[in-house]
Amino acid sequence: MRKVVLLILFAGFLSCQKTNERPNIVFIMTDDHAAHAISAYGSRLNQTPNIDRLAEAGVRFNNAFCTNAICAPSRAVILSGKYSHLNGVRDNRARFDSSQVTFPKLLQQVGYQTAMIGKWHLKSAPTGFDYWSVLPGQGHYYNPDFIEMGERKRVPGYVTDLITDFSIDWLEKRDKDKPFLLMYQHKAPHRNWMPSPEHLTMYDDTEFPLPPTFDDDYATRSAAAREQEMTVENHFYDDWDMKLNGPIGEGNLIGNAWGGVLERMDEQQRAAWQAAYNPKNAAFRAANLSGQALKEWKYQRYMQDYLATIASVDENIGRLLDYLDANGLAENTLIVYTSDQGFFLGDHGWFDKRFMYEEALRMPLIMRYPKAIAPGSVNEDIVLNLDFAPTFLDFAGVSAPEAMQGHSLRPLLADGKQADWRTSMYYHYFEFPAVHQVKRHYGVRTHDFKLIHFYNDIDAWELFDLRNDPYELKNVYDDPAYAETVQELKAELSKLRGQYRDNEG
Ligand code: SGN
Ligand code: CA
Repeated sequence: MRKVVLLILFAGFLSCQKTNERPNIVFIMTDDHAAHAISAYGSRLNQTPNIDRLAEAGVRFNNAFCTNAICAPSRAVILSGKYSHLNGVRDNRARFDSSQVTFPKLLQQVGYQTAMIGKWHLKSAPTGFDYWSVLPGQGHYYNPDFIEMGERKRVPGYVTDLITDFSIDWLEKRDKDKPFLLMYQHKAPHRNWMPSPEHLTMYDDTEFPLPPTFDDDYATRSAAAREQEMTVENHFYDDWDMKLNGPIGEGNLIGNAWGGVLERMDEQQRAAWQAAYNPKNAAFRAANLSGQALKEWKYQRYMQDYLATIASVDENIGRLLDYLDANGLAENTLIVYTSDQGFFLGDHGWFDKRFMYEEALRMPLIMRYPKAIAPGSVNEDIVLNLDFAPTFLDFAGVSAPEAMQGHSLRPLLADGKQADWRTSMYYHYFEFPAVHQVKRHYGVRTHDFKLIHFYNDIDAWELFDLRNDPYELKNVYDDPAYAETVQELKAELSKLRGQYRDNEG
């Protein structure tokens, strides 16, 4: 009898422990890493074995979207759990009001140790962190400056390795009796895609397949698709993007930026760089390409460099995961892999993001937490960067403030499907006129359709039937067969705009 009572007491203690258990959170975010450059998402381009490790042991979200596909805005949405027009960061020019409520602040208040390491890009200094060391602005790939708790210094090395070193150092030094939040945020694979010394030639012999929409002529689309400035064909800078570099100081663009990045390297790094690029550049010049062949060459160079920076990200994530394993942190840590938005990898003939089209809208999103997530699971619900803050708060046992507009993803993890989950999402992009000249637009996406309204210096609509046209090549807005769908989606769009209190545009 006594034994039974003890057993019951013990079981009660265990379940109590379980509900009180607060996981550590490692939030891994890269900059501009498209889901279609991750092997767990079926990439035709590259292998990412360490990101895949997370997917194999956790959940992969197939319909994770951002609400505004550009850097600072996405980061502000993630921190605040609010749309851009409410958190104030509509575009990259805005400054994040760091006095507002963010999930790191709320975690800090309930005893989490918090750290923010790597790309920040919100102009104001990070708040809500016990420790922070961030890149100023976009940061540099080689020998970057970091602002560590307000103090700026240049650190020798390659940015992706350094962000990982600093993250592991912080984990090592933290108070091991408290749960932690680590925001481990890479600069890579942001433009201008400078690979580490180890990866300078890794894709030299690879011929990447062209995306199916590489030669999109935008025939049925609005002027917005035609008038952007982000084509592989015409908008790469020869030295900055294509690394067709002459001696420092020669033909430099964007305020001598290319000269700047080369000057930043030490002699050894620069020598490795020149040894890798000079022969391939000489071969390129000798081939004297033009027209389609030149466009395809640019795509290959772009992919070689973009994917080589991702190779460093993947290896470094492996290093961090190994650290967590070796230190008994794998079981009790929620690990998230994501990127601030997607990216065009030659899709529609483009690089960059901004548009509500699939490749930019879609975020990779993978979560591993052995205690709550079944290994190898896949989720098809429409989830948003807006949901991250409520999710992390939920796992930490904190109720999300009313003002946060997203929803915790936790119920989706438990038993697959939550009956009343959203079936549409709202998007709004503001940064125009600006680099790449993507016009302002807002829109709604459901599982089957996407309706976009471009406004400001234009008034144009696009409708895509994603079931029959997953690459969004055919705008069917004016097709009478879709008249009813247009009506329904316009009603949905205005409902969402009301619900999220957005009356801009
Ligand atoms: C820089 C890039 C652009 C990019 C923006 C925003 N040009 O201006 O290509 O769209 O950042 O990127 S660069 O030549 O300076 O690299 S974001 O990820 O920060 O939103
Ligand atoms: Ca970005």
